Amino acid sequence: MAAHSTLPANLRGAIRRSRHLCVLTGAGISAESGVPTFREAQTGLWARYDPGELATPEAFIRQPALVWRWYRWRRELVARVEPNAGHRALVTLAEHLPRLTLITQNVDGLHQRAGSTDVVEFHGNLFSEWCFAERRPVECASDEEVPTCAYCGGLVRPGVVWFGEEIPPLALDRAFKAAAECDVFLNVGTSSQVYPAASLAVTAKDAGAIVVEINPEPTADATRFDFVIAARAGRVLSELVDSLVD
Ligand code: BV8
Repeated sequence: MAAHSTLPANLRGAIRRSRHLCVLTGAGISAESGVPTFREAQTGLWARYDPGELATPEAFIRQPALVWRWYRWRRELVARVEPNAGHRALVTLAEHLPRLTLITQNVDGLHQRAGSTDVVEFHGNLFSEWCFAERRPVECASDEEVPTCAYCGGLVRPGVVWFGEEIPPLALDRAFKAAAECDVFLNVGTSSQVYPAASLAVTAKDAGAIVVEINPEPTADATRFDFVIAARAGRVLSELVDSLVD
């Protein structure tokens, strides 16, 4: 039996017996693929921009070309990396447990590239595009610096949710329903600073689920969690898989 030092036996047992496991991931699960976390210092050209500033509709209206340059830079960065053991472990867990709902705040699409299906993309996806005026997905044919919408001629934007914008209603509804009815909730690789995503763990706890934080660093008030596993997602989720398939 491999050592499962990061996960207490009672937690492993609760997950093994779970009817419905709900997992929320943040930038931390992609960190081991080499994708900088959201609040980590931006590298190079972007060192002088605050992501909280650029990821807003106001920034796009003011400087659409600059915002597109930022998102194209992130697309190229993500296209060069691979999903890691943490992403892959979630694919295996979904195959071995009765029900797993995967909700991600990440826009990098790495869960899908690892093989996860039916991912709830709470903040959209870096590689999709929306018509800015109508806020609906468009197939972006043009490769102009700031693409325009074939339907209305207006600007096309990256298909991600910016600060001050509502979460896509379907994603919001699915996420909070899963949090309210799961029996175990894993909060993985997120600083829990962004709402309403950070409310999902609270919803799960209020509904009686076992709530687990998986993060090498301490984050919000630890009292909201039944277990705090201070370790990296790749290691913890791989150990969880080993314990289930042993
Ligand atoms: C909304 C897409 C209402 C874009 C993102 C006060 C003022 C102004 C606004 C607000 C306010 N209070 C609340 C708000 C609302 C605001 C908000 O929460 N602001 C925060 C900053 C205070 N929220 C919103 O605006 C949301 N919308 O509220 O709408 C509304 C309702 C109806 C109608 C109209 C409006 C929308 C928020 C969505 C923003 N978009 N991303 C893009 O990516 O460009 S959020 C962005 O942050 C990313 O998606 C990211 O995923 C997300 C959360 O960050 P984390 O994933 O947690 O990443 P972070 O770097 O912070 O942390 C990484 C963690 O990983 C760390 O803890 C680290 O220790 C850990 N880690 C590192 N390595 C590992 C690891 N963990 C495990 N393993 C490892 N190896």
